[in-house]
Order: sequence, then structure tokens, then C-alpha cells
Amino acid sequence: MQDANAIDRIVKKLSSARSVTVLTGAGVSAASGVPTFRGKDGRWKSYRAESLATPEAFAENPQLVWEWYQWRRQLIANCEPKKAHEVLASWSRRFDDFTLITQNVDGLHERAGTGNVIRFHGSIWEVRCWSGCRDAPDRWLNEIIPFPEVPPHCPYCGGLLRPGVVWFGEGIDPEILERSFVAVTCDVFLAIGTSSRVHPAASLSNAAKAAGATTVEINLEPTPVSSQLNLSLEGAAETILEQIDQGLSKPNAFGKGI
Ligand code: BV8
Ligand code: ZN
Repeated sequence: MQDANAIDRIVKKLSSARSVTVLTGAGVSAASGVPTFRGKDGRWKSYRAESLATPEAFAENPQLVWEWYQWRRQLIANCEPKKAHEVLASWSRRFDDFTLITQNVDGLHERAGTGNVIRFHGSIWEVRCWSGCRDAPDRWLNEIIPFPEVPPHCPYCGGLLRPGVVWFGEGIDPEILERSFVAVTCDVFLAIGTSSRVHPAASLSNAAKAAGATTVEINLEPTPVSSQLNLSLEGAAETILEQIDQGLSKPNAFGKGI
């Protein structure tokens, strides 16, 4: 059992919270079988994920980058939302003002029925025209598995398609950025299953703290923000979230304040 006192303190805070914002990373989907970015499974063939998730890598070798995304799409299509996704989906119905900002592109939070999901880094299930042709929408859903051709081509101009995700060196959609930094003004902010190394997503936790939120981290290992937040719990998201949720379901949940 995770530090029962810490769980009690979080339950107490959440029991009286009106607004809750959650930031998730790859660790929340690990139990579903989706590889994390920086763990031992963060490689594909001999490549590090970070070396492929860039516009330069795509410009140099669109075939290779699409083979990686095709492999991930096929893998994710066989993954299911698990306990961590389910608890967070139920919290999106429990709290009056709930926002879930995810760095994950796998779509598992949406498949779990979570309300008000902000996809900070886009979606692996969307595509965009690489040349940004005039006739194509900015992005659109394309769940075809496998693509009949790799790399796939834009149906509007015949040029290359690209995955609808944000690559390293690309800016976050300004509207997404705005909504996310508004959402950090909340009663409780939880950073769950993220190494908190990728910016600007990683700066949301401290922005929440500066805005007066009670800040909580749940992660398998310490991260650069662990010592800066009000509480940092080391453990599996699926286990800790279930313990907190059980605490919330007890009548008149209470505990010491954080
Ligand atoms: C930008 C989409 C500017 C693609 C992704 C130096 C310092 C600071 C910043 C930078 C810097 N140099 C460069 C930068 C900027 C760069 C950056 O932050 N680089 C890092 C690596 C240093 N950021 C960018 O480029 C961003 N854009 O800055 O733009 C700009 C502005 C205007 C105009 C132009 C440019 C864009 C970054 C977006 C990159 N795209 N994904 C795709 O998925 O294919 S990021 C990628 O990392 C994923 O989205 C992933 O979600 C994200 C973060 O990683 P995590 O989710 O945290 O995953 P990770 O594996 O790292 O950690 C998982 C954690 O879970 C681990 O700690 C593990 O212990 C834990 N865990 C595992 N299992 C469990 C668990 N925890 C709990 N329970 C479990 N069961
Ligand atoms: Zn096009």
C-alpha cells in the first residue's frame, strides 16, 4: 500500500476540490502495453523515439518515420484503456471543473470516455498534409491500419501526409497552449506518469503551483519536478489512482490537509 498518509492527504484535498487538472504522460498508458518514450522500451529497431519524432527526420526519410508511426498505430490499436484511464475518466464526471491535459498521442483517454481532454502533442490517429496544401483541412482523422502505401499521400494534393502530432522543435498549437495554462489555475493539479522532461508540458506543474494549486506527482521514479511539488508519490499510476479513488468513494472522506 502506498504511503497511506499521503493518499489520505490527497483524498482530503480532492474531496473539497471544485476544479481539478491532470497532466498525463506515457506512464499512464504503460499498463495498456503502449511503450513509453524514455524507458527501456523507448526504442524502435535501433532508433530512439526522440530522433524520429522531428520534422528533420521526416524530411530526410519519410518512409522510415512512417514505418515507426505505422508500427505504433498497429500496436496501440490492440491496446485497451486500463485502470488509470478508467479512474481519470470517472473523475472527469465527478468534479465540476475537470481538465485532462495529455502528452500522449494514443487516444486512450478519449476511448476511456474522459471528458475535456486537451491533446497537448496531438494525435497519432490524425494526419496532416506535409505541404499544408490549400484544399486540405489543418488535420483530419485517419484510422486506416495498415496504410495501403507508406508513406501515405495527401488526397487533396498528392503530396506527403504526416502524422498529426507535435514533433520536437515544433510549437504547441497556441489555442491548446492557452487552454492548458488557463487550466493550471485549479484547486488540485496532478502530474501522472510523466518524466517531466519535455517542455513546455513539463512547466505546467510549476505553473499550477505558482497559481496556488495543490500539486501532486504520481510517477514510478523521481523527476525534475518531484522536489518542487506539494506531494510526490513514487508508484504505479494504476495502483495509486485506484487507492485515491477508493478513498474518495468512502463516506465523508477526510484526512489531514496537505
Ligand atoms: C517546443 C509527440 C518551441 C510525438 C512528443 C532544452 C531544455 C528544455 C526544452 C528543450 C531543450 N531542448 C529542446 C527543447 C524543447 C523540446 C524538449 O522539451 N526537449 C526535451 C527532450 C529536452 N520541446 C519541444 O521541442 C516542444 N516544442 O519547445 O517548441 C517552439 C515554439 C514556437 C515555435 C517553434 C518551436 C515540442 C515537444 C513535443 C514532442 N512530441 N510527442 C509522438 O508521440 O510521436 S513528446 C513525447 O514525450 C511524448 O508525447 C511523451 O508523452 C512526451 C513526454 O514524455 P513522457 O510522457 O513523460 O514519457 P517518458 O517515457 O519520458 O516518461 C514516462 C514516465 O512514466 C517515466 O518517468 C516512467 O518512470 C513513468 N512510468 C512508467 N510506467 C508507469 C510510470 N509512472 C506511473 N505508473 C506507471 N505504470
Ligand atoms: Zn495536400
